[in-house]
Formats: sequence, structure tokens, C-alpha cells
Amino acid sequence: MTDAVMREATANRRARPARGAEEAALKRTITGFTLVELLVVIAIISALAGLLVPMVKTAKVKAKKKNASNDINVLSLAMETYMTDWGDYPPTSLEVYDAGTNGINDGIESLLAHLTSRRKGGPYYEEYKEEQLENLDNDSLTNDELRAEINWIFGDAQLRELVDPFGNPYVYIHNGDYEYSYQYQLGEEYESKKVSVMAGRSAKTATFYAPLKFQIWSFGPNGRNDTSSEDEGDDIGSW
Ligand SMILES: [Ca+2]
Ligand SMILES: [Ca+2]
Ligand SMILES: [Ca+2]
Repeated sequence: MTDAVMREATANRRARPARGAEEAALKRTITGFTLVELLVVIAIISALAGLLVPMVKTAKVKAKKKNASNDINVLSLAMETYMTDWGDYPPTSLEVYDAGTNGINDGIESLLAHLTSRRKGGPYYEEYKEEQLENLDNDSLTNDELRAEINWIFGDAQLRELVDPFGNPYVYIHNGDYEYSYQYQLGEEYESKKVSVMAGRSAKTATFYAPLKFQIWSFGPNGRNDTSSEDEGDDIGSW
């Protein structure tokens, strides 16, 4: 081996550990950078998730409100057809037939019975979803003669309510009964509370909405009747 070759070999031997150290340092740098990056990504995901959850919730509530509004529009149209055939809107309660109702959820029970009747021109309303039919107060029409006369599309005697997308029954009141108050039982999510309701009126003019027609409304996402309140009202009404 020449002197020159020996010097080069020695230099290479010396250089090797130096390269190893560089690589290790580089590896440490890469690993460190990845960890920081990972933490940043986790932080970003957490922040996004934090933003996304309320956004999804808001979108869901918005969709439910829209569905409630659609239900009310379809029901209102059905009532107008019923009016054309029968000369009046359905009564606020089946009590007008001496049906011996229990005084809870009367309006919507009567409305559903009338609109799903197979009598002249009916049924007027079939666009409900199965899960919207509830019998929250667990009652039934005991007057068999009347039931035979109404001949609604349901096979049994249960006095069903149509519930809104929040699980509470829609409220229905005929214009002749705006001065009276009615008992409504809310859904399970609202602890099946019983509330007393009257037809809605403008908070400014104190006059009833739709004085010659009917009122049908949903208590909205807050499950509270605030149809006549000036602020905070989230009810969805037919007027
Ligand atoms: Ca009832
Ligand atoms: Ca019922
Ligand atoms: Ca409300």
C-alpha cells in the first residue's frame, strides 16, 4: 500500500463516525419535527371538532324546523280542501260529538281524526311518517258509533297525535275557540310535561293570528309555547 492510499483509508475511517453522528442528529431532528407536527395536527383537529359539533347541531335543528314548517304547510293545504268539502275547518275537539275525550291534546287528535277520515273526499292527509304518530296521553275514542262514522285510516280506536320533529304534539285550534285554553302533553324529551295553551296573538296588536281560519303550530326546539312572546320565540306557526 502506498502512503497516499494509506492516508486516504485513515481519513475515511475518521470520516465514518462523523457521518454517523450527522445522521443521528438528522434523525433526531426529523423525529422531533414529526412530534411537533403531530401535536399541531392534534390541536387543529381538536379545534375543528370543537367547531364542528355545534355546527352539526345547528344544522340538525335547522333541518327539523324546516320539516315542521313543511308539515304545517301540508296540513294547512289539507284543511283548506276539507273546508271546501265540509264548509268549515275541523273542530278543536271531538267533544263536539259528545265523545267523552280526556281534555289533553284534543286539538291535534281531532284534526288528525278528521283529516284521516275516509268520509266524503277523504282522507285529506296521508303524508305523515309513521314515527310522527304518537299517543302521548294513551287515550282512545270510546264512542264506537262515532268512530265508525269518522272511519279514519288507522285500524284501532287510539286517539293519536301528530308530533313535530322535536317530539311534541302540534297544537291545533279552530278560529271559534281562540278564547279558550287547552291542555297539551309534551313528549318524553320534555319530561311529558302538561302545559296550558291558548291561540297565539301578536304581541304588538294583541289580535289573534288568522282570525277567520285556524292556528296550527309547533312549540319549536325549546319545547315551550312562546307563540305570543316578543322575543326568544322559536315556535313555528301556520300564520
Ligand atoms: Ca287526548
Ligand atoms: Ca292521545
Ligand atoms: Ca317555543
